[in-house]
Amino acid sequence: ERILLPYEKRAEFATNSIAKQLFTIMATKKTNLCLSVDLTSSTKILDLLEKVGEHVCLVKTHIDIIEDFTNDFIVRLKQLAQTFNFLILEDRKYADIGNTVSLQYSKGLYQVGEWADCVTAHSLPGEGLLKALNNSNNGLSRGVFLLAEMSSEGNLITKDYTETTVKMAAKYPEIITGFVCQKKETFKDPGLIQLTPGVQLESSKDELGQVYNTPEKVILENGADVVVVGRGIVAAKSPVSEAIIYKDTLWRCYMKRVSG
Ligand code: 5FU
Repeated sequence: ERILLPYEKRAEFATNSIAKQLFTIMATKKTNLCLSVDLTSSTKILDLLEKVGEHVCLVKTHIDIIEDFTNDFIVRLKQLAQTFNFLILEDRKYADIGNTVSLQYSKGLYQVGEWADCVTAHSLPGEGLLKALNNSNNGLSRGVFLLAEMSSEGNLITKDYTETTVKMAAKYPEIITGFVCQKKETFKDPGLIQLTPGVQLESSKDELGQVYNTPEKVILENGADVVVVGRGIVAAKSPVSEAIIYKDTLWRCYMKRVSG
């Protein structure tokens, strides 16, 4: 069973180079925390990453919520990623025909393909979008987390949709890093990464349909490999000490899982 294997071992099964790197970073830095930096000021994001970069394996952005975006933000973000050895995931959730996704990924104001190690995408439009992302990497190592399930209440994803999504991903082993999903049964391949959002220590939901689970539940019962935390950290009184609490808690759950 994939969830019983340590990240070092999982790295050996990875067919996507970003998945391999991410497994290796987690094992080396002893953290499976992905910080979702859902802040609208680029200086606030950079200041926070300066202090928590050492505690995270992955930084998840929504680049289109930043109000003072400049190219210098990207330069500094990349520097921090290098200094602290984390990867960058742009949570763009592409969901259009392949040609449009190719343009959205490579062109426009953000040029996501230039700086994001990996991106998220919906399977809804069909595999054309995966072909597009696969062909737009310009020879760089790039990855895609495909959405197989969502954390939000009332989302329209069915069991059938999830299964078809996993089958679609199997046709693109070189570009698929893993799945955004909620359950360990969703996929079996030990070389792919389960990225699970909807985690908080304090609350069980927000006012707009987000549903939260605890670290214990998502890692030990539901099979999460990398855990996404946003407001649990960024909206805390002391984001840095909170990040350390999440990191330690998540890592303890992972250690418990792999030590059987
Ligand atoms: F695909 C998904 C999903 O199913 N649920 C999510 O919450 C993505 N997310 C993202 O994770 C969402 O867009 C936020 O950026 C983040 C969760 O933030 P929170 O503050 O921890 O609720």
